[in-house]
Amino acid sequence: MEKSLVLIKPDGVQRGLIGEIISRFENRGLRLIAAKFMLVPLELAKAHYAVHQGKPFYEPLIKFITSSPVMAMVWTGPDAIAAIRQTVGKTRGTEAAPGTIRHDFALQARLNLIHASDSVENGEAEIALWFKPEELVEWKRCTEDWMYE
Ligand code: 3AN
Repeated sequence: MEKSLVLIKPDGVQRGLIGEIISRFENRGLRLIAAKFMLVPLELAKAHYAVHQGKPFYEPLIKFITSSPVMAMVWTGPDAIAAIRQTVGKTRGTEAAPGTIRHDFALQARLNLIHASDSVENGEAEIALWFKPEELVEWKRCTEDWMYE
């Protein structure tokens, strides 16, 4: 099954939205397989956002993601990448569909609460960056037999 790295970024943590965001993924039927609450080391932030290096928003983005704790998680499920991106919504809150996390709780691009992997390949690479293999927990939710075919 697909896996996605999900980060509740400093704005989501500071605004007390950890529970709300986790609930949305739980309600969707996805399975949490790893989680840690942490301050992001500068080197990890740079590696995670390497693709954005050189863009005008890169430096403020690095400053933002290292400024205050994040909740780093791995979620899995059938079509988890698409399902999670759909629940998260488009980058800018004003462009995200109603009912998505970013629509419901954000307005702009940088302070958009959450990161979610955008492809299976990037998901694997990001998970390897943020978690050791032994930190991924193998288990199954009892609801899955009634949700996954
Ligand atoms: P997404 O998180 O929707 O996949 P990306 O990967 O394009 O968006 O951007 C990564 C992060 O960079 C965003 N989550 C946001 O915090 C920040 N960001 C993206 N575009 C902008 C922008 N135009 N201005 C400020 N910050 C931005």
